[in-house]
Amino acid sequence: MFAPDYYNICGLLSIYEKVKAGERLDFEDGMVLFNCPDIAAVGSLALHARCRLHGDAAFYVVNRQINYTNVCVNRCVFCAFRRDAESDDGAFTLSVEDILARLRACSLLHLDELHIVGGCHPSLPLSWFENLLRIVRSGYPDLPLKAFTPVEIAHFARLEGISTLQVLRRLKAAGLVMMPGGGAEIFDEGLRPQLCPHKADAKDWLRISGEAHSLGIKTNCTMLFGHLESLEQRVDHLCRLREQQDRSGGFTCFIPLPFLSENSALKLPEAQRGPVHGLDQLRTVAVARLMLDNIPHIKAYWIMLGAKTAQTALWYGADDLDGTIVEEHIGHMAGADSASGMTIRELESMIRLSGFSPVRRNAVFETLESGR
Ligand code: V47
Repeated sequence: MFAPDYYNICGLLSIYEKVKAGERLDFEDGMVLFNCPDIAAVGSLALHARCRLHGDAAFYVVNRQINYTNVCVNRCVFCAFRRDAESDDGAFTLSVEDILARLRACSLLHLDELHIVGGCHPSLPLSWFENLLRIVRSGYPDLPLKAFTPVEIAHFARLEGISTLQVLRRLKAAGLVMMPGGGAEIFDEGLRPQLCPHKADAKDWLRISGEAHSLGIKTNCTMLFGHLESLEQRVDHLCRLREQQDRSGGFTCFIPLPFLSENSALKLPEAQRGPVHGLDQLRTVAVARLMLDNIPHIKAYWIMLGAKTAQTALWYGADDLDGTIVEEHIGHMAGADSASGMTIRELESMIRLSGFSPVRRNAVFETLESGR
């Protein structure tokens, strides 16, 4: 961190003192951090908080993503990935055999995470997903299965006419160990219905995450930013995640997702068009690190941020880069210009060139080996 005088000049002295003492920041502090013109000062505080938790470690995972379908009943306005029906141009739904073929094709990678998410398909029953998890688990007993956002869980429950807790119990019995954090978008009740009126609302998203935690299933959490939301709505979103974490404790990682506008039906006001700019992305990573004092990891998801911003984000509070990925559709259908996958060597060198030490982890953030 810089000398206290420096933070005094930027109007960050009281936040500096709280961060130094490890005290919780409040909503107003979050707003001050978003509005402070000196992004280096904000970043230095986040770096301090990040290094206190993780030293110079930067984590990555050898993983593969599977997007099993993009057919989705939710019709979220921002989403360029979804198709409304199987017959629409560009719609796809993989079979279990398609998924197994994708897994076999990367057997040399020795995956430590299989990340499975998709649209809320109108007719795939819960038994299809239980069967998928069981078949994968029997072929790959040591591969941690990270699958289904709280939004998909809500959808399965609605389709089956059972509770979300029952859905989670059944999926856990089939091999689910971890859940990704998608679908949180932005919680604000005024804005959420404009973006995703048919999807699980903020209360349900948080409740389902809490239910997963109560069953011992760790989950991640996200925020989609850089669209119509205000800075107040971002800070409010972070505060709600922190409150849920106080209650249920099972969030492992927070992932800020910058809105990518290509092929999206969400049209931003003229002044806001174009990609969320890099400094806003870095600042959002930093504010998240500082506000989310009870969530251990902040992920710089290189698919959506791009590799260079993700690398820089390690200096702004992020400690994780996600992983090898192999194949990704949600960001790429929205115009992400990142590669579709990275090698272990590329991830490690990205981390080393940023001045951090690569640490390989699995889906639940257990350290596997260290490249130090
Ligand atoms: O829920 C959709 C977002 C999410 C766009 O938990 C968009 O480890 C930007 O949650 N521009 C899915 N973002 C991705 C996700 C995720 C990714 C990697 C790791 C983890 C994890 C979670 O992507 C969606 C939505 O919030 N999204 N459309 C878009 N146009």
